[in-house]
Amino acid sequence: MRESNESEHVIYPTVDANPYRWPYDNQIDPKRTALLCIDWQLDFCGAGGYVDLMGYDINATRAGLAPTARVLARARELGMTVIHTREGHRPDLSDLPPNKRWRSAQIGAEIGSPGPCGKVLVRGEPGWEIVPEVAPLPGEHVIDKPGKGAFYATDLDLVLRNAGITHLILTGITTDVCVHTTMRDANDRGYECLILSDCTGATDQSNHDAALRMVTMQGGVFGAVADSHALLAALLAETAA
Ligand code: C5J
Repeated sequence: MRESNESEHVIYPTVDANPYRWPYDNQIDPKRTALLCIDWQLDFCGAGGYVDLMGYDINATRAGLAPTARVLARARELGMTVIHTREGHRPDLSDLPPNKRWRSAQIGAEIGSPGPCGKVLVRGEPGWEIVPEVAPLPGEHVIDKPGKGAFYATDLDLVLRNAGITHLILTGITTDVCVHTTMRDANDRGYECLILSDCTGATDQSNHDAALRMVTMQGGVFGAVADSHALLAALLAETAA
């Protein structure tokens, strides 16, 4: 394993993915590929956070942390663009739709209410922070979003296009909500997407499985699915200098 530097342009072969070897254009160029780390926040995978308060098993949402940390380390070595996102609302809740607030109250985790990790899903509170295992490094982009998709009401698309990014590798939580919404939107915008099955997680295993299966329909309707081992194998096998 070696680090890329300014003077060389190394590309990598395709990943063993489903339903096609990713990407469609047959090579991974780290300069045109971004790793998305979606909502790895205490609120979604920590004790006392939003998901925990709703009564779901945080072991399911934490399961992808270790593989994501390994992929993140390799992406950083290769100089890929790394983008982290955080779901959360302004402290005055002016960007919180009333129906989203109402629904969260129904399930015992009202957004904006005080909890063990501070105010639930509110920017600046402990629960809103990204967990240490995959925390951003200085210089990496962090996109704050009020909704599920990372493109809605954010400058993510502008940041990606300015950086020349055409390919996205998705990790994060939850598979069926924020990761899927982001992948669908990215696909419509023309980004070539790969979702990593073991670097994601949902509050319900069958939803996780179904979300991944949906991606593979119609020849890869939203892109392709692989696991971190397949991606890392490809990213160790450079094909050209
Ligand atoms: C949810 C997310 N599930 N990050 N948010 O409300 O997936």
